[in-house]
Amino acid sequence: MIKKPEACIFDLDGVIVDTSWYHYKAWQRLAASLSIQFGEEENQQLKGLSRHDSMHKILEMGGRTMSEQQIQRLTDRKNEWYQEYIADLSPDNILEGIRPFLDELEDNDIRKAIGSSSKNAQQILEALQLTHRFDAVVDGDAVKNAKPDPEIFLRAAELLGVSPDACIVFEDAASGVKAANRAGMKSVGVGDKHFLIDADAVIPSFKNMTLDNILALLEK
Ligand code: B16
Ligand code: MG
Repeated sequence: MIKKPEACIFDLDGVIVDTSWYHYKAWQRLAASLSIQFGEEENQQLKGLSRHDSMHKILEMGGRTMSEQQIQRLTDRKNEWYQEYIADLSPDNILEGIRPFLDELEDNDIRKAIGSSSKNAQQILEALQLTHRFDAVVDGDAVKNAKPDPEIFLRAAELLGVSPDACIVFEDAASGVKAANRAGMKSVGVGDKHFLIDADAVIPSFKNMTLDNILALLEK
C-alpha cells in the first residue's frame, strides 16, 4: 500500500462545511441583478476561485466589462449577502464524516491544515468550533495568488514543515485539484467525478471514509 501521508490539507468550502451552496446563492443573486444567466454549470467554474476572480469570470460569462471600482462594489455586495446567509453557521453544518476522519488523523500523528481561497475562512472555522483542530490555516488573506495557483497549498506545507510530496489535499473544486497537482501533492477530489477529472482519486464525501480507503484509491 502507498505510504501514509505526513499531512492532510483540507479545502474549507465544500469539503469541511456546506457553505458552497451559499456562495452559489449569493453569486446567482448578483448575476441576476446584472441580467447574466448563472446556473449550476456556471457555478462549477467559480468554485475555489477568489472573490475577485469569480466576479471577473461572471462578467466574462455575460460578455461584460466593468471598472475595478465597480467590481469592488459588486464583490462587497456579494460578500454582504453571503455573510447574511452564513450568519447562523454552527457545528451542525460540518459535513458528515469529517469529525471521525480528523480523529483518525490525530490518532496516526498526521498533521492537518486548511487551505482555502476564502477571506471568510477564519470566521467560518470559529463558527464551526474547529479552529483548534488544525495545525495551520492558510486562507485568501494569507496569499497573493488564489487557486488554481499552488501558493495556498505550498504555504500550508511550509507552515507544517512537511514536504509537498508527503501531503494529500482534499478538494471539491477543479481549480483546487489543479492547485494541488501543481504543488506536487496528491489530490483527492470530494464530490462529483465528472467535475474532478484531474484528481488522483475521487470520493463522494467523507461519510464512512477511512485513511486506508483513501490510500487504496490513490494506489489504483
Ligand atoms: P470569499 P474554498 C472558496 O473557498 C470558495 O470555493 C469560492 O466559491 C469562493 O469564491 C472563495 O473561497 C472566496 O471566498 O468570498 O469568502 O473570500 O473552497 O477555497 O475553501
Ligand atoms: Mg471548495
